[in-house]
Amino acid sequence: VLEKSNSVFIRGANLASMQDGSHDYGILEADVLVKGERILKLVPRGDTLELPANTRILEVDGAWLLPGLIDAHTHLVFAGSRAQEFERRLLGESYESIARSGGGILSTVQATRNASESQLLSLANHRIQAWIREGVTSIEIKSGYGLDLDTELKMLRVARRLEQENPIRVHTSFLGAHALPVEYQNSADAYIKQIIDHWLPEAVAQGLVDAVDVFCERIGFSLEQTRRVYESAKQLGVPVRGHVEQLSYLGGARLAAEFNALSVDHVEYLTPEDCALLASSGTVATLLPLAFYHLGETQLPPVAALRSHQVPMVVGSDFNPGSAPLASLLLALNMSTRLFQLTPEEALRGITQHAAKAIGHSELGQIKEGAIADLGIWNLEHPSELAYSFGVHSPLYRCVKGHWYQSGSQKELNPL
Ligand code: DI6
Ligand code: FE
Repeated sequence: VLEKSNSVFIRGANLASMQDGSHDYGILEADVLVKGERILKLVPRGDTLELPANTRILEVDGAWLLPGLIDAHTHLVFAGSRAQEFERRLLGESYESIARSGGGILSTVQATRNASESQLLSLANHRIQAWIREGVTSIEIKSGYGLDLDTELKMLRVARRLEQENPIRVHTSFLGAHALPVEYQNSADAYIKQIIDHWLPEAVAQGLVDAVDVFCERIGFSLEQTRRVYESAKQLGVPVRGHVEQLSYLGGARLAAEFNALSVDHVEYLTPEDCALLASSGTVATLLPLAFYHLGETQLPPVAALRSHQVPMVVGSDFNPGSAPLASLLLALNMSTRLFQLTPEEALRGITQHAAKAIGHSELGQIKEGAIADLGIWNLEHPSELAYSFGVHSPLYRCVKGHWYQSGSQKELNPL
């Protein structure tokens, strides 16, 4: 029996390769041979290549081929809604004071604990379609609305199931240290001890944890507590990231750099001096303009300093029910340019090449030989359009894990 070929040759596309070290979107004039999950060959326009038998040829004259998009920061799995808190905020209460009065994250925790695993899965399955429609091929999803072992594991299992049931890769982060649950009021150290002695090792042993995250903040956990979680992650061999310097400066970014964190996220209060530390530890900075916008913040992240220290900037949605109930990475892309002054190219790197670093998966996010062929083919005049206008973009084709899909559909293109 002849094995069916799984090669695809993309002919006539403009390539925004977003390769490391490239300029101007890494634009190349080449056709692309994909075999299974990998980019096998970039063939300079005009050169000829003998194609493997049964290669499907995708003629996409003049369309743009981009790396599959990556949302490196979401809290996609949760139950309940915080729309009534939004009303309170518009009448003048602050996000912090609502959190301190038992609302905020803790109200989502209550709803998430009460939801069954299948309810959580069906809510998340519905939401994730918005990412898939926008051409997102990898998404990071955090726990952190359980704050007890069972519910944290439940959230992480749902995240894994989303990957099995949808054409998208899912990277998980364990965020048990997101807020202090009511059971541990006034004993944050005991809570952290529980996490590092029991919950985190258990979640890691079950294969549910790709990274460990901590909310290091006045309304989250202290620098010292964050350090203990990072030490435990290090012992378990799991990379760390952090929600740091979002609402105030605590020094979380410095600490994260000390642990060679994959990324530091939010970072509105990050100092220019700390940018140098991030650069030397290889830690990327994840900017989350939708949360900044939705909370009506005014403190801008130090984009000029990040740029001058060459800290790669990532753009994420931070999708969550409190500070960013906006299910669109492309909206985050647009807002990162208008609110944070990223150029369209920087913004696009932030959801491709640089976002891959934030999830610790450097074979994603670039079009080059040998890289993973998660891709999108877009009807654009130029890749800068993706950040420039909003509401009109969706890919003509997506490729994830070697499977090809047309426009918004979940159905795979007919195999040869
Ligand atoms: N920072 C955030 O933006 C989210 N978590 C965090 O630590 C918000 C989570 C929420 O309000 O539910
Ligand atoms: Fe977040």
